[in-house]
Amino acid sequence: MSEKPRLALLIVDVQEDFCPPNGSLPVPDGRAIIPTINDLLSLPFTLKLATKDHHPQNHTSFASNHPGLKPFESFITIVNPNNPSETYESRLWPDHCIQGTPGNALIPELDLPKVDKIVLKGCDPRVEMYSAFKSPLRDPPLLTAVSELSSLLEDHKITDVVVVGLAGDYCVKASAIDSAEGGWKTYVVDEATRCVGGDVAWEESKKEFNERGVNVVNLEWVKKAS
Ligand code: VGL
Ligand code: ZN
Repeated sequence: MSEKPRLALLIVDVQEDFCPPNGSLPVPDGRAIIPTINDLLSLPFTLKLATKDHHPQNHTSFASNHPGLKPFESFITIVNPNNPSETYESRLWPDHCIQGTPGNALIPELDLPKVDKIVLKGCDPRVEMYSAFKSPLRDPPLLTAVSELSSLLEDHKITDVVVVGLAGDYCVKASAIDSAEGGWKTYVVDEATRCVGGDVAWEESKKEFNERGVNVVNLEWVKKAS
């Protein structure tokens, strides 16, 4: 017998630094998703979570910490501190979402009192962490770059995760793929995300979702499902 689904809403990184007009890494049209996210927040999800990219000033993803390298165009090799043979390539960014700065704040137009809990990510200065679950390091996983997200979803017996926020081609994508891989039925709401790379990047991301078991839906679909 199939149990009744228990849905979580995961609002990824809807922070000042990712939004025009004042963000340091503004996602084009980023603020446009807020009304849809507030509509979603009024639906009866079992659990409503928001994540924050929460970097220390010395975070390795900032080009400013790598003299001579430039944001957007430069990449670095990130090494697993617990296993130097495990590495991954990662893009460099302008300084963003630094702990204690205005750019780190969630957008105040969001209906934040409806959010049950805020999950912090990207706190370990040594590694990039797009996914709200964990850094890509596996062998062994770096525990300072594993969030409490999996435990929260497990504790609340969540079966389905609806992902929205910024940016569709980075943290939303990585979080949704990890969610599907973790065994949750996973949905991304088309009109509730925007990409650093604009519409072209969104089309590419949707192909990847299709391959990785993530469903792309719209707000009307979520209203019926919740
Ligand atoms: C993100 C780039 C750098 C995101 C975070 O939230 O998508 N993108 N850090
Ligand atoms: Zn970041």
